[in-house]
Amino acid sequence: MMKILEAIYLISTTSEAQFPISTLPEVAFIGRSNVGKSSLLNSIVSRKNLARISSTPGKTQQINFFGIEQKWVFADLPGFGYAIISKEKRNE
Ligand SMILES: Nc1nc2c(ncn2[C@@H]2O[C@H](COP(=O)(O)OP(=O)(O)O)[C@@H](O)[C@H]2O)c(=O)[nH]1
Ligand SMILES: [Mg+2]
Repeated sequence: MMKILEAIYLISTTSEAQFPISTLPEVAFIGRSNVGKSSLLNSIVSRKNLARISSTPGKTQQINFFGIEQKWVFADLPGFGYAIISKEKRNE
C-alpha cells in the first residue's frame, strides 16, 4: 500500500460557508458513532491522533477537514446515533 507522507489539519466547522474550497477529490468518513471512523482515517495516514478518537460516542461534533498530500481532502464527520448532546447541537 502507498504510504501517505503529508496530512494536515485544515478546519473544524459545521458551517458550509467554511468548508475548504477545493477541486480535489474529497473522501468523507461517515457512519454511526464509535464505529472507528476517526481511527480508520488515522490509520490511512499513519498518524495516531490527527483525527481525535474517543471511547465516548459523540465526541466529534463538527466536520474535521484534512488536506492529504495536496491530492485529496478527507472529511471526518460526527457519527450519527447515540451521542448525548443537546438537540440544538445535534441539528447543527
Ligand atoms: N477493538 C477495536 N476498537 C477500535 C477499532 N477502531 C477503533 N476502535 C476504538 O473504538 C472507539 C471509537 O473509535 P473512533 O475512531 O473515535 O470512532 P468514531 O466515533 O467512528 O470516529 C475508540 O475507543 C477506538 O480506540 C478496531 O478496529 N478495533
Ligand atoms: Mg470520530
